[in-house]
Amino acid sequence: MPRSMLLGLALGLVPALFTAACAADPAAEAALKPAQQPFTTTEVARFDEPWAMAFLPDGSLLVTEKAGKLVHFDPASGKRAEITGVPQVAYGGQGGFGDVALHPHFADNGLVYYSYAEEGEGDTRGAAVARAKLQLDADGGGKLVDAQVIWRQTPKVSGNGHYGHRLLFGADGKLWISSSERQKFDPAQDMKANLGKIIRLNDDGSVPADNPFAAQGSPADQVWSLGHRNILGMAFDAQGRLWADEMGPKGGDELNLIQRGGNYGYPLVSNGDHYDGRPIPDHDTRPEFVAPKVSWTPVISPSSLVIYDGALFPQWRGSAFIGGLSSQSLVRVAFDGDDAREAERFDMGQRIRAVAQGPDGALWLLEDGSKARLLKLTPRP
Ligand SMILES: [Ca+2]
Repeated sequence: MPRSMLLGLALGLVPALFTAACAADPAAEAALKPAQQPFTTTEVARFDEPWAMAFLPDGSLLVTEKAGKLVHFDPASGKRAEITGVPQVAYGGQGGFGDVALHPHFADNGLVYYSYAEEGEGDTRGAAVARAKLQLDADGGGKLVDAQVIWRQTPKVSGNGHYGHRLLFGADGKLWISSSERQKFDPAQDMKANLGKIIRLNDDGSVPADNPFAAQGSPADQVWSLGHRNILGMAFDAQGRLWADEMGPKGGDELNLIQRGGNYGYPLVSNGDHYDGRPIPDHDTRPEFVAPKVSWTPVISPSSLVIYDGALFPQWRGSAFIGGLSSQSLVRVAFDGDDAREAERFDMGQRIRAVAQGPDGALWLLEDGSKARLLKLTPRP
């Protein structure tokens, strides 16, 4: 192909991509501004590149910071202190300290679970999940003791993206881990890798005998569902159903209802397409793969996910809330049986990294990046 033709193609392509990226997004345009929002947003504290938060029984918070800190913060007193004994993390890109979750019997056993990116051999990295006993001291600080790595992504690969590593305990005491595909595509369909999967483990990291691929040996025996791209949010609803949000490629962000043994099709199908322009067939072309319940194009870039059951916002009991990174929003999803739809979007003016429900039913958000705010959302008086 002559050079001038290549140039012409490139010139023709750039405006097309630009137009696509800037195309009107009615949902974004309809996002409710602060004055229209039914909640008051209060800044409670600031953190440096926070990734996740977990409430302790006394109403204080554990907050992970991506560069490798675990902070204990008490919103009541404003006191903050560092927890020592955290692992060395592979900080960079999307990697670093990840999630933190309490064991369902934390009040009795003091066990916390946390995920992080770790270095491998050569230029490789992967997510790891560990558990340890949290020992708080009188000053609000403390340490992690008896730390034990209970799970690792395999194989470790190059790059700094798509670790996933969201942690969630179910009512049955099982530990759920989102293991994203590390931007390597095909491992999401490869049962010799645990990348691009949702993982289900016992609380000590062993594999439950009733997992769908238990007979296939490791690591397939860890897998609950496959064909996932980058899952940053997981939550159970009141009926015990597992929902997960998933970052699509160029277009096609998803909210999925997770089925035992389900294949969600990535990278063979997606309602988005590859960033380099190569198309990916849409979900409706391959009904054997589980299709998303909600699909977003333009994308919202979903981060964490909660399903609200608190007292402060009774009108939202049963709704899901998703933090939006590129959309700088909080997205409310309403359910109708097995169906789901975006019901409302709130313009938060910043990338939202984490969403949690506090003990009193307030919604708590962590912004993304340096000097990120911890926000408390309470009903507008
Ligand atoms: Ca597609």
